[in-house]
Amino acid sequence: MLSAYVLGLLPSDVVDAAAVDALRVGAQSYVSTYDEYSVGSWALAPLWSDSTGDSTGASREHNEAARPIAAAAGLDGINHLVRAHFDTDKLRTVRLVRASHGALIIPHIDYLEHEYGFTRVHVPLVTDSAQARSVEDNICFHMRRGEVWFLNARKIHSGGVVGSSVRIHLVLDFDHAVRPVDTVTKSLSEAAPPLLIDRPSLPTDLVPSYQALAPYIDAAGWRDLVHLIARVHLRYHVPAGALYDWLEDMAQESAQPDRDFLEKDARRMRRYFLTTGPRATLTYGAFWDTVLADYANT
Ligand code: YCP
Ligand code: CO
Repeated sequence: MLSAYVLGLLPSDVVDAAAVDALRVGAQSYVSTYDEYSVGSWALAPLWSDSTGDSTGASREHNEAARPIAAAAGLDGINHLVRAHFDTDKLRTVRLVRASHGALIIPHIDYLEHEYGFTRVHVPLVTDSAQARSVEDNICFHMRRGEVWFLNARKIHSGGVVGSSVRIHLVLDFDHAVRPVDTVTKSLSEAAPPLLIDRPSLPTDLVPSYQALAPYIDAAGWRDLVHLIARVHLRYHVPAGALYDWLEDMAQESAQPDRDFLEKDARRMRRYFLTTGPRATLTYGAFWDTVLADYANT
């Protein structure tokens, strides 16, 4: 059962105006804060934050009503959509997330670094029902333009595009105590039943053929392999979390001298994205630096 669900549909004129804005947001507004999660061209642009004006887009718990930061000045369509339909007192951040060129966010669980987390709502502004998809555990679905979705970010999830389309979602984080239905302040029109996507079954030779590369994968090529394998669940009927099993298997089959590094990195990724989270786990870059420092000391 999908635990994400649709709260309703926004008026199309409101969505149209916000979509025009979303396409106007330039590269300078997108930040690298969550590059650790990107597989290809996936990025987020912070638009509303607390009174510190924090423009990093980093997810942070606070108790203030969110307000537009400089990057949101002039985005009247987006700002109106938010103000006219959502409870801005309980709103903590507004961000755009964009995926293009076959990019996705790596399977992960959110709020691991937080005490409470958030009630998270997505509104797709620019999307394509044939190419834009989200996965929660082993369920693949499409969030239609203008639908207001509650996302259960405590499940293993991912999202992106499988082709050349651009997908831009408005993501609103509310205080964790707010029920999803209470994030909206105006009644929405009824949405169609959720659009589930039936992915074809995994070709039996796909993962083994990647696995066959393993003996030749050293630390330098590992990242590319991770990104290749991270895309598999978006196309084929396998759970988003299977990625971390495959990575552990492949790391074990790598040839020396980097096998130990890869095995540790596969375990690090599972911890970073699924269990102990970013606050307690090194990033890929920091992990790499630590290992190199260890080599230097031996
Ligand atoms: C968050 N989690 O919870 C981030 C957004 C991906 C990981 C990007 O805000
Ligand atoms: Co997430």
